[in-house]
Amino acid sequence: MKILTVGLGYIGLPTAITFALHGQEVVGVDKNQYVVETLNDGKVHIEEPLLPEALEEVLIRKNFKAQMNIEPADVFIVAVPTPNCDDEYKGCDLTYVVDAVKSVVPHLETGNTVIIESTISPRTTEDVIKPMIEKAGFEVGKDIFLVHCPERVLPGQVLHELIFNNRIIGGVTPACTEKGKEIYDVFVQGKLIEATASAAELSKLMENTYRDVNIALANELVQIGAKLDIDALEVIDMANQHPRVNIHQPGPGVGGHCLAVDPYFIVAKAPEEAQLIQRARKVNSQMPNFIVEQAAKILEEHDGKIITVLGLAYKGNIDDMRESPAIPIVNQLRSMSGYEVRTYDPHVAEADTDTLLEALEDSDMALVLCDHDEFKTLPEEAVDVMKNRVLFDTKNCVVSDAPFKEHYTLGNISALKNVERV
Ligand code: SAJ
Repeated sequence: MKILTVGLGYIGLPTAITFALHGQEVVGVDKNQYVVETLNDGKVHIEEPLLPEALEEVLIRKNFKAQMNIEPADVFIVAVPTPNCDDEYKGCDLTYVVDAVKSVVPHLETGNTVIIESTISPRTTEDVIKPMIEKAGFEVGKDIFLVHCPERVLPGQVLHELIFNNRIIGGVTPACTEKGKEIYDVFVQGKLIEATASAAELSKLMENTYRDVNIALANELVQIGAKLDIDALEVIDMANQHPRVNIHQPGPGVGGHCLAVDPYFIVAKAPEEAQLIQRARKVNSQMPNFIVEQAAKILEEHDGKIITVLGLAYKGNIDDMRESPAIPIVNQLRSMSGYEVRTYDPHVAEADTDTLLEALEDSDMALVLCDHDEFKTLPEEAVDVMKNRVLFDTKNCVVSDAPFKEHYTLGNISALKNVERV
């Protein structure tokens, strides 16, 4: 089968290479010439374990090539970005998806399949993509098969999850779904779940929305605990002992290009109905303000001025800063007069100090915003150079027995005046 993937990013490239590793002829298309040239030179432009080795293999087998132009194929897979619109509800910007489909349509032949993998707002495949194919004179479900097949892989484990995760195959018609199953059966060992295209779209969005709403519940619980002088982390641990309770972990906010993005795609299509989803987004996007307030209270206790922010990435052990809550927190602290704010993150180039020692020298507070492994045990010699050995660990991840004078978490920030010294 000849497969052409449009978009060679963190989903399109691993998908293209996985099809090639499983014996298909694959053409990877991207409008970025640097990406195309880099790949054909055998180098990978995104950080994903095992991808470099997989690319080398398919180049040796000569069944993968990257190029900038579309050409005829049996299957066209669209895996391009869908950012938020800059509008009231931050809905789904379909520009890249529509442009990609527009570039594919002239090459369509009877019997071809078009698959949209990009995360898109509910009803996009039916109401936007299907008419584009029909306008070219094809009957969807008979001449051309149209499927939405959302990706559900965790960055850092993509090549494994592509094969072993269950996959939703959302066809515009049952014949489209059947065709989609045939195609993904090439490498998917998980279940191929049959669905309509619209249900597949909403299911993908709900996976991340479920997570965002539950994180908001935990973040709201932290604020309730601070008011009532009750340790929210202890409450979560105890509540989760119940076999059917899974309160998520609170933190400084919600980052990434999924949870901080996808819920808005639902809200934009049903703003009156999606009240809880909107409220959860508000709780999570306001969490950085709460963290700054608490940090300022702690600093006031110690007449502190120098803050060391540990962690700029949106989550632990990755280099991605998209929508990271550390960004508004650092900006707000820097806008407050009298503070010196330093940042350190071993995974992110944008940090302004290169070593933990340099970052903590004479510092009044270590503010942990990301649960990188490097922060779980902060070395004694790094803590010793601090002026005020105060730790505010918003990810509850520091297990170090370094001699912090005070160790705040999102559980014990209540009544800062008389908090127990750890
Ligand atoms: N976070 C919390 N508390 C938690 C869990 C996460 O504050 O209990 C924060 C993280 O610190 C981070 C953000 O939420 O800032 C997102 O974290 P994440 O672990 O959800 O990671 P993502 O966004 O990289 O991956 C999610 C995953 N979706 C689900 O788990 C339902 C992944 O499986 C998806 O493939 C990915 O979105 C996606 O591409 O949609």
